[in-house]
Amino acid sequence: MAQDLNRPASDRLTWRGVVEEYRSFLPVDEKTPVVTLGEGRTPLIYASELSKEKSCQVYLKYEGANPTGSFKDRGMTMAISKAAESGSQTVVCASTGNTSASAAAYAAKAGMTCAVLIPEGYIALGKLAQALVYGAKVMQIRGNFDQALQIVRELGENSDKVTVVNSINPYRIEGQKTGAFEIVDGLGRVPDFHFIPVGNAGNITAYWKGYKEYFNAGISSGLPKMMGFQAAGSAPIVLGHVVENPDTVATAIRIGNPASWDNAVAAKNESGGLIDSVEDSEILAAYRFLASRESVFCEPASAASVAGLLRTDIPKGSTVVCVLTGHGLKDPDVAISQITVPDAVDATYEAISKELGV
Ligand code: AN7
Repeated sequence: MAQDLNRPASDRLTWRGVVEEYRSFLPVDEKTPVVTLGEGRTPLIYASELSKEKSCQVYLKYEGANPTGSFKDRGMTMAISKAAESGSQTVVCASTGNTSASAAAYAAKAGMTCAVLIPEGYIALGKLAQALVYGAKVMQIRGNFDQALQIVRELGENSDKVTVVNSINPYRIEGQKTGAFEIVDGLGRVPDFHFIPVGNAGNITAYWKGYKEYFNAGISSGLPKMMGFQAAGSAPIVLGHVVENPDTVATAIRIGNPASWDNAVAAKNESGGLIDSVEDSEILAAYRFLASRESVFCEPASAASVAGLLRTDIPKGSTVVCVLTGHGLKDPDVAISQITVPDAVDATYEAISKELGV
């Protein structure tokens, strides 16, 4: 019997990626060629220091542990699998960085061409490096994310040769909702509060959809309040109008006109939650707190969820999940800006013991 080189020789893989693991909740069938890098099953870390601080049980859903270092992989395995099913050869996206890295990786896995539009000067170094090394065609535009997304929308409307893999592609939302399933599976219950950063608002839309589907299927017996946080300089949903020139240290969520705006508001309203903003200073304080006190290194945008938790009054004893959407190594420039790089020391035992004071 000929060996199918597209499949592993062993069927004993314990985790097969989110599409196989949650197949019955996803729009796939036997004709769908599943393109996976084994995404999902990310750590749900008990945050002892935050729990003390808030007198709650706080957990961190660490999405930086996905194959390309962000939550985008959950949606991308679906979007690229469906693009492959439809025979698409080329995918395109606009991105503040993580979508481009993820699209580049999954497209390469599927043997597709990937083109990405990114805002010049406002994408973290790790993400740019990833997209290039995975082999995407990277176009830096002299404009911001919102302008890039507008161009990508037009490309999608005018050409049947390219598939858009931004979260306006509904399969992205389908894949990303598996984050909610994992939280409920992991906790054995629904959290009371779900804190999440909001940029283009696809992820808050996806989590809310996931929580509702588990509830409607009778797997869970409640729903969390959805607590979304934008960066103050890029907070269109909070302000109630488009922000023409969004600005924040958290470049991942430097978005002034979110594609899933209405869905984010619906998630907030239906769940009795909140969409608020956090200052860059609060984002960076939460970022340092997470690394130094919880030993969890995330990127600045991710820390917006915890910055939101720190500034929000919630009942003592609540069960809280904060989603940390991307890995800290994505943005080395911000990391370096937050610390002092130590001077070099002589390569001698004496110099080192003096330095250590031992
Ligand atoms: C780390 O990569 O929009 O509200 O183009 O990278 O679903 O947009 C990234 C968004 C939060 C916001 N945290 O999620 C992109 C992009 C991180 C992110 C968000 C992003 P959405």
